[in-house]
Amino acid sequence: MALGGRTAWRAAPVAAAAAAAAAAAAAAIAASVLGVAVAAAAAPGASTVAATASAAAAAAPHSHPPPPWPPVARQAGPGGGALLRACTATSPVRTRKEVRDLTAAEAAALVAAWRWVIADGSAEALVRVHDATTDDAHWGAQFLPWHRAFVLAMENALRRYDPTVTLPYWDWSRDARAPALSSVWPTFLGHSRPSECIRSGPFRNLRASFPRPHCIRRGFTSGARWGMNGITFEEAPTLDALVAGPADYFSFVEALEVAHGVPHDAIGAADLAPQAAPGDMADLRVSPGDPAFYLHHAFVDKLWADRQAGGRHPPAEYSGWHSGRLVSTRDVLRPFNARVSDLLRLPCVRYAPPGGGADAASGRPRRGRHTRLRVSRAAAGRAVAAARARRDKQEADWARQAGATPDSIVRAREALLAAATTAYMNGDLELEEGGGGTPTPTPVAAMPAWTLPSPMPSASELATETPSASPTPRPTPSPTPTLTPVVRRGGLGGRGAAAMPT
Ligand SMILES: [Cu+2]
Repeated sequence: MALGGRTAWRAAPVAAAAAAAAAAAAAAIAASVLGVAVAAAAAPGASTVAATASAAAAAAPHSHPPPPWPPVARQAGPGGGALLRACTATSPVRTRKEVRDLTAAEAAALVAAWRWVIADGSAEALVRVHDATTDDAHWGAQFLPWHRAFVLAMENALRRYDPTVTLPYWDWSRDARAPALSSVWPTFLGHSRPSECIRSGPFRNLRASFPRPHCIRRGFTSGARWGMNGITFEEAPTLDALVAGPADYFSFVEALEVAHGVPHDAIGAADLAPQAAPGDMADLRVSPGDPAFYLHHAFVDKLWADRQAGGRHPPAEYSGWHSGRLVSTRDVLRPFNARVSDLLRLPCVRYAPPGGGADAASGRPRRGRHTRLRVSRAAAGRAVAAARARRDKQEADWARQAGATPDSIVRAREALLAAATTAYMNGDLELEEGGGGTPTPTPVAAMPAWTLPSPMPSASELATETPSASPTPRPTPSPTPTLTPVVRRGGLGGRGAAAMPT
């Protein structure tokens, strides 16, 4: 359990013994979700905690008989890699679609599974995983493979309840000019107002307990053109140029990590008063608590997959730095207990291109909104500079918060600027009519919505919820989580363990 004095699992900071047991239970669930064995924190009394967690799990209202497929937990050694290469026992190939391309039936199935993953604690366990391994996951070359594994873990958690479910991605470049107007808010993620709980949809009033009880909050006003204070996201031509461009992997991952920080920050904090706490998406410790996280990161992963499939770069390219050291595809990613080489291709995951459906929030086909302008090279240069200026501050703020070095921020922004310039010079980038326009709020009542199950249950309802009261038939979820201490080299043993590469 004590792996050379290191803690394989950095338990969430908890004060009380009861809270420690809850954290261990979450770790146990995370072990099940991740499909890896997770060692208990090597702290005094850890075995007691583990026993308590097992007992608690056995008694939990949402523990169920084993599913019909083989359990995926308790793989020893580098087994995490084998699981990722298989994607899991439950999985045929799944094709991730743009969220607006989901059929009503697909959306309803996704929501039903998601409600169970929230109810059984898996969703929050993943939040703790993200928090506990933040340094492994962020700011550097590992950003993409780590989050590829993480998104898959959530998807597999959903598929334990419904193996037909696939995580959708949110192509936010389609909403880059006015992301608060995107139809993803009214139709799936829910209406948002600064500092308020989610106001509508399947995640209405979604609550979390880590690191303290709160409801998931956002920092912007959905349905209002300036609901994110005019912050724009990177646009499709820029992302396309980045994906297909000549930059090496490390330049690509740095630029993409910075670009992905803008939606995080804008969704989480754009409209919050300075004295207010940021919304969940803007806080690295808790961002996966907002379902928007997974749709966002599935899109980021798609951009990497597009690049890998594009033919210009070797699919297995991987280079650069992470946490101050040169990386290798042999590096082991915690807590997945898999090597980067296991994440370069997930054989069970495909991405469907966006179906091109009209964005419901704008009420018009996406390309009808702007006028494509043929501009001189000098004018294009000015347009590039203006477009970049809008995003520079947001990107720099996010990157600093994420722990980026000034050098890496500069490199990432140079790569994004080069991509944007390429897009402009190709005449790809659409320039907005009238140079920005005026706020044009869209009445949210006019937006179509799926027929969704009833709103999320409250915490007290969850505590007493019975499967018969649920909107779906009693599901067949994961095996009862058990905390399995493992002793092995490498993997979760931390950076210094014997089998770890440099
Ligand atoms: Cu992350």
